[in-house]
Amino acid sequence: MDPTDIADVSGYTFLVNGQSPERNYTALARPGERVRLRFINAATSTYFDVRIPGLKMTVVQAGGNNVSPVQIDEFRIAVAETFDVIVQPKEDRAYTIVAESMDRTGFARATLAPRPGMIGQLPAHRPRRLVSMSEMAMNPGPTGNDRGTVHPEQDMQGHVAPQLPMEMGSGTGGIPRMGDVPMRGNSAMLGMKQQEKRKTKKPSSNPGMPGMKHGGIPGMSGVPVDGGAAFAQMQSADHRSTLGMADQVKGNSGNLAPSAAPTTPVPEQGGEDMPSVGDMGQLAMADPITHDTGAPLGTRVLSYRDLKPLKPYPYRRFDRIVEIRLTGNMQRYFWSINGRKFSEAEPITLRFGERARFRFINETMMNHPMHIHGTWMLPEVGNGARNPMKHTVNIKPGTTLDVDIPADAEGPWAFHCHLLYHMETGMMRQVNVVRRTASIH
Ligand SMILES: [Cu+2]
Repeated sequence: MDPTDIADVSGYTFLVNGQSPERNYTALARPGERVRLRFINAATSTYFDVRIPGLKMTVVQAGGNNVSPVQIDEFRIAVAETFDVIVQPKEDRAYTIVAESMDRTGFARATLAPRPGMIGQLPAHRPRRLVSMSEMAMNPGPTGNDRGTVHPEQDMQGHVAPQLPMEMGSGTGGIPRMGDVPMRGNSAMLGMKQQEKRKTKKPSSNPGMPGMKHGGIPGMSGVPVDGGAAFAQMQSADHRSTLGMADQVKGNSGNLAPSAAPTTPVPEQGGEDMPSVGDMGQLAMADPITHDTGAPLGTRVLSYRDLKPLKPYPYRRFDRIVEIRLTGNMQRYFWSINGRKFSEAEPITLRFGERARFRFINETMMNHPMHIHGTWMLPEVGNGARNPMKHTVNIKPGTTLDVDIPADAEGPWAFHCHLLYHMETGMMRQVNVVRRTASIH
């Protein structure tokens, strides 16, 4: 893997509600009106960093669950995640909703404006971050008793219930663990979809290539564009043939990172909510749930720690730990769980009523939005009884994150990475929640 392996596929045109950036999907809102925006990352394999310059967003729902309102400046949204935010435009002008793909090969955009046809400014695009050495290093994860059930497909429930160094640090539950290494995050949009084009090659292995071109992507020139100029560019873009546009986009892919690109790590976001990693004297560990989006210092970037459900799932301690190693190889392009692809793996069996703790150990340098059907996922973010309730939890590169699974629904359920090419190549399991232990062997 190389430092530019941030996304699986490049060359997309990113859409909001079916509209390309040039077509600029627009929602109408009067000044002073409170508007609820529901962001759904419907992309196949793209994370987005979302912001609305000039507006604060108040997150009120995540994954379909209401949360205590939390005001933020931007958020990263993983594939399959959803967030509802409330915004209140104050001025009689157009606001741009911009969602840059995590690998910075493009962006989706929409407009919030009092009248149709208005176009807001596009902010300068953010540089592409490179995957760091620590992220590329294999994450060994916990060892010994801390590993949990190593062969969940074979072990009976209750077979392994390791003692945990609980509440190390300051009641933050045990988020950062031995072996955690830095990462980066994930992201979505108002019904964003992608027009897919499988890459024939890995994305540019030449970071920060000079001579970026921006003719085909209005406003993505690295400098703010005023409404008039953007409109003019859009007009000319519209007159290009479809094929021309596609070529233009293709030509730009992998090329958008300015030459000043990120060789130095940018400080992690999170402000006062930064984890107690430093307290534990393990400075090399990254917080598995904050995102470095390249935002200026002082920007409030959403993390899972901010998502406190209004009606939390009843809290109790987990019964056992199930080790879920996320494994794979970018060059050979195969993805698996615990080293086995779906077609070669047995189902993971949970007993109805038990509380399993999936210990996700991401051995790869890619983000994986892990998704389960039928039950909730409660990521251990240190909020105790108010840990988030999610159906999709992002696992950052080279990090370890505990996620509790209340097995409260019988059935065979699908459990998989929501990057669809990862799922297709094998990063998937069947999870059986059963009532009779006799059937488990
Ligand atoms: Cu994946």
